[in-house]
Amino acid sequence: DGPSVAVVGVTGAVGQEFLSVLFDRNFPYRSINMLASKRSAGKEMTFEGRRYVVEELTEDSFNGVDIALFSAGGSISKQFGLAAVEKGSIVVDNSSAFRMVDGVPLVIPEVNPEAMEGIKLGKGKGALIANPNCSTIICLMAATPLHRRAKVTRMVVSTYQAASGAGAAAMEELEQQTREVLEGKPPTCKIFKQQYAFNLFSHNAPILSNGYNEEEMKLVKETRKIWNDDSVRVTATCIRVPVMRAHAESVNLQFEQPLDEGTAREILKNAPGVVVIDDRTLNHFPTPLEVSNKDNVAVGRIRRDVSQDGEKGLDLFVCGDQIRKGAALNAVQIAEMLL
Ligand code: 2RA
Repeated sequence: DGPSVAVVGVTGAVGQEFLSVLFDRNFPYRSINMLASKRSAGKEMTFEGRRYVVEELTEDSFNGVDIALFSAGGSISKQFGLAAVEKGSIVVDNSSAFRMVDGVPLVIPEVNPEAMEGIKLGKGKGALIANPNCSTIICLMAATPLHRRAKVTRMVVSTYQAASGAGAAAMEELEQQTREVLEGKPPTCKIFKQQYAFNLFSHNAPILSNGYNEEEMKLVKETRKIWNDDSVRVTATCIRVPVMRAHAESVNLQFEQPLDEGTAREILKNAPGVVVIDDRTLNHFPTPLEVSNKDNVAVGRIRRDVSQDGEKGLDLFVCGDQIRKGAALNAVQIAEMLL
């Protein structure tokens, strides 16, 4: 029989999506512990026809747990992640707490499965595997197959990030603000402190001393770690846009080797977890709505970068569901690799 699984942060948007993905993919769990903060403890939920009571997360929550899926913020991962590893659990952590720690695998299963080699269930030894940031996952699902063929030397990314990246409350507030604005009422601004509906703004992550925000530097650093290539030059501008649950990203790639757009399109058509939506006649390209609640990342606007010499530059436009492939699906795919 299968592994015992703990879901940490089960009442959050990603926590709920963990359950949806476990169900959709018929994950062979033996048991599930539904874990959350004291505030949510005691809530009842039904999953796959069984009733569960949400338990308060404590260090003892991981006794006998084989796989612990975490998505409750970095401080909870720091406080309980290593305790779970000590108990012998394999932790798949969706927070940013351990992503850049040397020796912690940062994994997109379709991109760098080799990074978690040797980590398997049943060895009695715990481990921690980090889930990359959503905008990194979505970008690299399309950029990596091309990188593998022609070696990306420079990547410029502009992201258009959905409300879901800031949690369920942000999604609710976007809807509430939209209604309020349409009714001529002042918008409720609790999550982002500014109007979000019919607006967009620089990502709400803290600004660092170099003028980038944390979200942008995650893309820079995580790409280098996942590609195991500290020479690749990456820059990013991350924007929050009034979209519910799917990120969109404009990606410009510069290659070491020539790569024409026809070949690039063929590579992407055959890339796992990627669908090409690139119909110039109908002007039909990826949109957040079209990828929402879906597993695949959609890529389009594939074209030679006219600012580059020869065939060494490409522009792409990528959309992916932030809660699913950007978080929960990627984490469950990592868990599947442990089986
Ligand atoms: C965001 N990627 O979209 C971050 C956190 N999930 O805000």
